[in-house]
Amino acid sequence: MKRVFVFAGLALVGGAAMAASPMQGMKDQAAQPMSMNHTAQAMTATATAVSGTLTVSGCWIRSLPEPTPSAAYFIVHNSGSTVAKLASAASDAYGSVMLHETTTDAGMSKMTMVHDIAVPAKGVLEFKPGGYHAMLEKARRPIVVGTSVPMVFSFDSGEKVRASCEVKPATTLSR
Ligand SMILES: [Cu+2]
Repeated sequence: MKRVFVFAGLALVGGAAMAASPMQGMKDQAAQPMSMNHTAQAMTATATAVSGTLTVSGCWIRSLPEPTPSAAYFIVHNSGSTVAKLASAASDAYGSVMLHETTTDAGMSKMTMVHDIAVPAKGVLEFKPGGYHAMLEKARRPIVVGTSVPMVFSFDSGEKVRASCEVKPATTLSR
């Protein structure tokens, strides 16, 4: 319980910081003196940072022994009417989380770091072995098969989506 609570706090702080930046360009709001109303506005901005149109389902982690990186796979659902762009992923269980894409060129498999991965409007994007994945490194605690690891996915819009990812053995090929 405690870990989940701390994690939620971090997500809110990040959301507030992101939500604040678009307001800087709005002169009429910036000109307003500090007031009680300021607090109410900040809270509203934080609440909207949690997405109502984006969800992540079926998240699982192929756990490999350190120092070999593990990978997380999941499906991003976008019920909104505009394209969503996945900017980054994070987990308190790992010191490093990067979005990668595996591609095969002339029989050679390679991974490249990717940013702003588009999830089509009214569509889904699947992260799966051999394609997009979240590379997980520098585990901060033992990652035990059968347990779940929380992850947070951040979008260009400032929206955040949380998911619980089931830890599976190294031999697992798909969910
Ligand atoms: Cu990778």
